[in-house]
Amino acid sequence: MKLAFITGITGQDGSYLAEFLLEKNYKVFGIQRRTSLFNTSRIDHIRNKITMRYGDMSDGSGLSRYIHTIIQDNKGFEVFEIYNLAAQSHVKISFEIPEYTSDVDGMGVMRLLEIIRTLPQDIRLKVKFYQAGTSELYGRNTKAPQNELTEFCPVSPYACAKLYAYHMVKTYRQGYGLFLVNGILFNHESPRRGENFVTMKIVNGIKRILSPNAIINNEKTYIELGNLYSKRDWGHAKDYVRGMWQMLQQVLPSDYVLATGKTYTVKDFVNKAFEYKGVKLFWYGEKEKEVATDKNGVIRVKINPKYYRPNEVDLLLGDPTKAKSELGWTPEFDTLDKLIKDMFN
Ligand code: NAP
Ligand code: G4F
Repeated sequence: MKLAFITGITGQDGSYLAEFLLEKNYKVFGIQRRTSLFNTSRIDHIRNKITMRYGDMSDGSGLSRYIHTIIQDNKGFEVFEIYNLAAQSHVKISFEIPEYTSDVDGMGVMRLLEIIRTLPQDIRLKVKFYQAGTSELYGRNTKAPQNELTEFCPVSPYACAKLYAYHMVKTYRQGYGLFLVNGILFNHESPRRGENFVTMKIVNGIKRILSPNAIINNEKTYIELGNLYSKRDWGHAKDYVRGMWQMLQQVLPSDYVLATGKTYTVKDFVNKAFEYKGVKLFWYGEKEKEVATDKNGVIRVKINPKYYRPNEVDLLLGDPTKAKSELGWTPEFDTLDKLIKDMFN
């Protein structure tokens, strides 16, 4: 019997990972936060196949009780994989709630590591742990492409918290001989992406402004964005959750970059997404005054400086050579066009 515990199971990656592990016959466990509205829409279709309990990364004793209960109730299990995907994952918002972000994304990881470290030895040997690390760690280091050896230079509270987590994972791996892995994942998107990340905002925005209702209801005919010139290496979440699992199937734990090896500006994404819906954009102006119109002169994109960040990460471009050669990982969604098509459909 194979067990998997996923924090962040209600999120984009968690929901795909749960589906993936169920197909591999894992018994899947997860936590959900207590929120005033239900937050399980991404996993409602598999709800009867997984075991859920309320939990929060800020509540170490609750996490500990749940992990011990899973172990108690499933004696004789073959392996227990813990995927720590829970996080306050929005970079800009981390500037507004830095303390919370540090607690959940940083200290939360330490809480899980301590729970694992203090398990009885025979159990501990069967535990494998995945930490959701991020390409945001590279931050201002624009040396590219970025791989497992590239220096980190975080520039947001989110990335600083993830850097602490990254080093705690390495520290506990080296110090206590535990099977702990950092995935250093570049941006990955999907139809399940949260609505305030730029790709989903663009896709949903285009759907909204091009729908007949927009004219009937006299709604905005354009989308508002911040920095159009940062570059991101965008892949598909389905490919990346497969990579997480592959990392835990290795004989020895190590850290891996997952990326497509291609980078595009936000503006490229905007152009391609509009093109997918048959609209060619024409750009005018500079900085805050920059706008894009369609062929009829209707404004379709405007800049709103409120979406700028105190610090920007200008260039992310990953080198997934190690994951390809050691894990045999290859992304099926290997072009931005395929990703955009999937997000629209
Ligand atoms: P996501 O959609 O924002 O999901 C985050 C998950 O964490 C959600 O299930 C959320 O619960 C949960 N969560 C947030 N705060 C929590 C808390 N205090 N206690 C317990 N759970 C909490 O993020 P994602 O895109 O799936 O990313 C998964 C992980 O990978 C995150 O750690 C993220 O930082 C990291 N990562 C993501 C990317 C990417 O491009 N997607 C790249 C690199 C690393 P609710 O559903 O209730 O909000
Ligand atoms: O979509 P984003 O918010 O993603 P960001 O900041 O790259 O972070 C994502 O990827 C990380 C991995 O590299 C993850 F660790 C993290 O959890 C998250 O999943 O922004 C992408 C770019 C930024 O440069 C931002 O300034 O798009 C730019 N942007 C321009 N206008 C915008 C907007 N971003 C958002 N969210 N909203 C805008 O209106």
